[in-house]
Amino acid sequence: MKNAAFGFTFGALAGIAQVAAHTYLSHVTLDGTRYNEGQCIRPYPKDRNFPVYDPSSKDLTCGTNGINTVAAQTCAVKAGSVITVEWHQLNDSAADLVIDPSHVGPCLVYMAPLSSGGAGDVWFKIFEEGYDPTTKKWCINNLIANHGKLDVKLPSDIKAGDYLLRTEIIALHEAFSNYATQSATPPEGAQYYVNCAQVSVSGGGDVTPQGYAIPGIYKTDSPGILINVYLPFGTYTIPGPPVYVAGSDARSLSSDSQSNDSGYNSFEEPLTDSLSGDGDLNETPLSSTPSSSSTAYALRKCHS
Ligand SMILES: [Cu+2]
Repeated sequence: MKNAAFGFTFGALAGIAQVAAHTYLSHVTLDGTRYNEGQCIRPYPKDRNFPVYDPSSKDLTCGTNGINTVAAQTCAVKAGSVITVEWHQLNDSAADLVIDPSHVGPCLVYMAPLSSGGAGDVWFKIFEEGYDPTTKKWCINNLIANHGKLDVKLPSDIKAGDYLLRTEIIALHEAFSNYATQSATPPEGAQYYVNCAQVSVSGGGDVTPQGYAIPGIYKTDSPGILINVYLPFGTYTIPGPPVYVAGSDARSLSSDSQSNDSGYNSFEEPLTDSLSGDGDLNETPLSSTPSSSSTAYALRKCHS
């Protein structure tokens, strides 16, 4: 018992020591060429690896003031290519954490025509990975195991042209609180780690997929946004619109993809729908703070 107690204390201290253990998009590899922040990734003016908390904020578009910065290049890539996006906490050294492992959650990638400036109903989702109940791994777990790298296939039939490529990690370690109604400092709620890159797509087809507004795609109480990951939650609902799949009807919301069934169309479903049918669980207030004696609570405190 004594060893167990010591182990817990050490873990708690380690968690507190890891302030600013967040993440940012550090590289993107397009058709074999690896680019860094500033080249075709729009630089953050400040707080580069800090999250956005408010899903109605303009910062949700490309990160804190990221929509107002410009990359030096709009980098070439072919439609249908598998690109690699790469996150890091501090830098791309072998020792880099990528992101604190407490930050479980999904990874998502969106695109919008560059000429839109990211404004309006212009964003379509091209990738999402949430939680795999078989492996019990979140996208973030897999990302850390893969040294921050994630492969994403661009749709093969989108119109050639310049696009914003928006990468996002949503960390859910404090997502048991609704950002809109909590008052903690720093705030609690889901954390959005967002960056944008500029890409010039060649080839492709003539499709302009159905677009959605960012901010606008998430609410503070959307399924997959307001969730206590420290309790059994059954199926995880990835937030946002459906993934655009090449060849599907670009103007239709309905598709065969599972993401459509669990994504955009379920915006208004009660959160309890995504939980298992256990009566006791559903009675537990989702905004309740876990006991300070729990390991989960110790792990989530990284923003002190
Ligand atoms: Cu963090």
